[in-house]
Parts: sequence; structure tokens; C-alpha cells
Amino acid sequence: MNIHDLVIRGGTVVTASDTFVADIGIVDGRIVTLGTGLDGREAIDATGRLVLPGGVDSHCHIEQLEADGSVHEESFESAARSAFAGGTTTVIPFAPQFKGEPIAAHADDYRARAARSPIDYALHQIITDPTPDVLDREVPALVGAGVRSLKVFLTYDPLHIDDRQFLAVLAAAKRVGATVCVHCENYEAIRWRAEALLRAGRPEPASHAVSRPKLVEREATYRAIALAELVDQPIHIFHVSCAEVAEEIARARARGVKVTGETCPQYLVLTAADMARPGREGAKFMCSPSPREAGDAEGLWAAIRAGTLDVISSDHCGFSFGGQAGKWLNGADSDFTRIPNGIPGLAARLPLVFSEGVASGRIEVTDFVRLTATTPAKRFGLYPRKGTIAPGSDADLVLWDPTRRVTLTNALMQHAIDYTPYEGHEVTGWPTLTLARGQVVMRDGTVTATLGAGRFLPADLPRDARPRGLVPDGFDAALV
Ligand code: DUC
Ligand code: ZN
Ligand code: ZN
Repeated sequence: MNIHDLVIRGGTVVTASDTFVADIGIVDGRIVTLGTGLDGREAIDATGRLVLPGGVDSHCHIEQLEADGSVHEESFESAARSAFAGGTTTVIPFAPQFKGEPIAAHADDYRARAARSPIDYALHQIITDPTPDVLDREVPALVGAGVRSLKVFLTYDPLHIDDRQFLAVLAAAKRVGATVCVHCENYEAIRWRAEALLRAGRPEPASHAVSRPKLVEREATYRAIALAELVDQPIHIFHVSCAEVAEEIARARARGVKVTGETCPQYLVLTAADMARPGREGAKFMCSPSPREAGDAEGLWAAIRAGTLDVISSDHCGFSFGGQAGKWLNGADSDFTRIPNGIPGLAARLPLVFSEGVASGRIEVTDFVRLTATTPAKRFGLYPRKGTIAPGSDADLVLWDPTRRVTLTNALMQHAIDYTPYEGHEVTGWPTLTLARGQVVMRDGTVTATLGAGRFLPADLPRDARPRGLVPDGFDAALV
């Protein structure tokens, strides 16, 4: 009986909780059956492969506009190619807002860019100018349209907001049921140290790490958590770089505060020493927060195993090294404060985390799925449509060879950027086939990315993102 369009046959299915051998039956791009001996009009043999839910990269910058008018060089098309090559089938990029402008100023433009996406996507909304009109009118409208996640920056010119503005964003998110994601670094402390480094004649990329040590990240993380606790609004801390910052999250969680944390592969495999490579090379590794010292990665793995950090995203940024629009946008002799922060990692994310995590014995393969697909989908209200293998879920699947050894090269990343910070890094474990809603979008490295094939994913509000109903002294300033 040919009841399925496609059957993925005989692989070891991995979810966030289990591994088992099963066939997966797909109809109209959705999983309908898990079983044995399934029939379909077509079949793909997965014997000897792990079958994983497609990766959900809940933090990546794609074709993003910046305040200076530049646009990240990774387009939705090239990002999708890279994502599919690396086994990711859902992305959550960022729609911009700039100071002095409403969200609406760039909303249509960004939506039009995203509409060309070959890969399914949800959206975060950056908030840099939280005026009453933005918070009381535009944010509720966004939530109504399925964009439920706001990102704020506690550092960076011209993005950062102050504590009072942050409180206003938290309160607005609480009123409408949105998630708040926070870039935690102390704005004034970084400026103070950066200016001193320049006065001391240290303009090179290596100074990036010195300008923003762990303390400035830890302080801002504690402050963000305390203000979120004051409002009783759950928050998600982006790109945690070290155990000291994870410790602030763990302490808050232990007292019941709803705070969650993400880290990224760059903090697991790169270090500040990479930014001290000769000449301008160090810029290839510049991201914020900064990669830390050798040894810090083990502290992050401990926080991952403890559940304090439960999402691993790429924080992919499309800034090329050789191009005019990338790292040297502000001039070939830019000091470290004028080099765009962020590095590419869409395709490398899953292989790096599998290799450093599962193949190295630090986590189980079920943890790998939980960290890279299931929890990101849950956190941003896309589960169970995305992030798992179950009847009713989209047939976003990855066949994974757990023993293949690969040396990472920029060509393998299939992105638009002219370098990978992971060049020459050896990994064990590699995706051999990617399916997006039942369609093969990557087979043995050959990618098919069809413009416009990706769908916008409206987000629900997950339980974790709902307030606890506890405010200091019982006075809820957000609701007055
Ligand atoms: N923060 C991000 O989230 N991404 C890129 C750069 C940054 O500082
Ligand atoms: Zn950030
Ligand atoms: Zn980012």
C-alpha cells in the first residue's frame, strides 16, 4: 500500500529524548508515520545513518540592515544554501530598527527580502528605540503578526538601550506576551577600556578581547536578570561566552527566575589568541562577546550539561574579510573599534557541536538534538512543527554520518562569505542529506535552494516565556 509520498528507511531516529530504529513516512511535507516496513512512492535508505530533526538556528544575521546603511553580505539565498549544507532547516534572523525611526521604517523592506528565502524562517525584532508608540502600538501589532521575540543590546553604538529603556521593553513584552533576548555587555565599561587601549597605541584586533573582558559580560548579565526579575518578564541571554556568565544564569534559575541561556560554537572552539594572529587576520575571529581563553570551553560544556545553557546557535554574521562591505568597511586600517563584530558559522554549527560534544564524549546524541533543534524550536514558539521527529511535524530531517571525518574549508560552508573562522578544523560527524518539508535540499553536499520556497513561521508564546506572577512587594509596575 503506497500511502506515503516518501519513506526514510531504516535509520536510527534521534529525538531530544530517545534513539530508535524506525522508518519515517512523509505525506505532503509532514511526518505522518513512525514504524517499520513502511511503503512509499519513493524511499531513501538511511541504514547506518542517524536521522535527526533539521537544525533550528535561532540566532543568525541574514541580509540584515545596519544603521550606517550597509547590509550583511549573507543573503537569504546564500544563507539557505549554507544552512542546508550544514543540516539546518529553520533560521531565525533579525529585522532591524534604528534610533529615531519606527519599526515600520524598514519592516516592508526586510519582509520583502525574507520572502525570497529558500529556508523556513521566523523573525526576531531588534528594538533600539523603545518609544511609547513602538512599545504600545508597533510591538503588539508585531506579536499579532507572529513575531514574538524582541532583541535588545545593552552595548554598542548605535544600538544600545539604557536600563530605563530596557525596563520599558521588558514591561511591554510582558503585557503582550513576547520573548526578550538580550546582548549582555556593559556599554560604558567597554567604551572606557577601548578608548584607553587606543590611547595606549593598541589598535589591533587582539585589543577587542581586552576591551571587553568577562567581567563586563557578567555584570550586564546580572543586571539584565535583576531588571527582568523586577518586571517578572522571562529573558533569554544570547551568546554566553564563559562559565562565569553561565553562573549568573544558574544562580537566578536556582531562585526560580525564568532566565535561559544560549552559547555558540565560537566559544567552544575559538579563543582570544585567534585575534592575535599576524597582521589583520585576527579580524576573522572578532565577535562579541569575545572568544575567551583556552580552558573556558570546558566551563561552558559543564553549563551545557547542567542545563544552564540549553541552546547552541551560530550567531552567523555575514562580514567578508576581503570584500569592501565586510570587516574593512570602515577602511583597511580600521582600529578594532571600527571592525564589524560577528563571524560566519551557519554550516559549521552542527558539525562542530556534534564533533566537540557527541564524538568527544561530552554530551549524548539526544542532547545534541535538544540543544541544536528541539529547545530552540520550543523557546521561540515553533515546536512541535519544528525541532522534532513526530507525527504532525514538518518533515525537516537530516541524515547524519556519525563517523565521517572532515576537515572544514570555506568551500564546504557554501556561504557568500570569503572565509570561515574554522578553516582547517577537523570534525567527526557530517550531514549527508537534508530534507526540508519532505524535499531533498542537500545530498552529498549538492544543495538545492529555491528562492521563495521558505515559509514564514508565526511563533506561539511558549510556557517558559510566560511570567511567573511574582513581583517584588506585589506591585506590578508593568501593568499600571
Ligand atoms: N551580537 C550579536 O548578537 N551578533 C553579532 C554581533 C553582536 O554583537
Ligand atoms: Zn548580540
Ligand atoms: Zn547575533
